[in-house]
Amino acid sequence: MKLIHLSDLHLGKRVNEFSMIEDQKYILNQILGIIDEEQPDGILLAGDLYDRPVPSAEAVQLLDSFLTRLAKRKITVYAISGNHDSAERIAFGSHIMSSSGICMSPVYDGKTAKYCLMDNYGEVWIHLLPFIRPAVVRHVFAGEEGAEEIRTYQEAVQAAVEHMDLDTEKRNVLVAHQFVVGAMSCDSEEITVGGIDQIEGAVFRDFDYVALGHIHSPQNVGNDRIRYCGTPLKYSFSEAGQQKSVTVVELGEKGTLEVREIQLKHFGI
Ligand SMILES: [Mn+2]
Repeated sequence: MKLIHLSDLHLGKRVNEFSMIEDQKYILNQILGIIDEEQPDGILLAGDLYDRPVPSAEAVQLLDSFLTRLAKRKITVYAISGNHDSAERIAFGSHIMSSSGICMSPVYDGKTAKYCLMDNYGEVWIHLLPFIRPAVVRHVFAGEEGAEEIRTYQEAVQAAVEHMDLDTEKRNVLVAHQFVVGAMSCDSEEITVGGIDQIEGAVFRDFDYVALGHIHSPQNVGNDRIRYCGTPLKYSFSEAGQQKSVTVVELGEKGTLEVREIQLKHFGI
């Protein structure tokens, strides 16, 4: 089972008042070239599709064209909303779009959307957890024992994972957008000062691969099962020396995983 892991497109981003839309078009074309070469079974898009909750018209058009080109190739996309996105706007049309192979996370309501893929080794379940905040999770589970005590991101993600319908005999992939302890951040993520948004990687122990978004430098967290693929473009000066890439994940039989990076070339750099 081959999956391509992308995140943090931040479509519509402006850096020092300059639009990055042309760079974003260029890099998405390059990513489509990689997808054509690799022929993955699915694309994981781990949040921050847009740079703002109300994206510009040109950003919406660019995402629409990228998703349409993937749908035409019959490659299924599994996308979630990040902290920069509006969960409601990303969820718009998700039921009808999933029938065309574009699976966008619904607004979090206590259930996590999951999709099944099959290969020679059996089922692979893709779970879509949009970016969640403690207040939302506390509200969703109000009335359940312990729900009132959900105060931290750690407790929120823990509760969300505990409520997932997981068969650990099967292979499970989680797409999420949170800050896992130990990850190295740069200057463009808008993370919370003081680290209160951090969660322990141990919450993800039952997953065979966790495709993360939020942190903009590509990196494994602890081991190669928990990974940030990073942004496709450099979005702050602190990223000037970074090599941006696309992550390719191959799941063999349960317990086996191969992860590699394909470097992206930047225009004008
Ligand atoms: Mn981001």
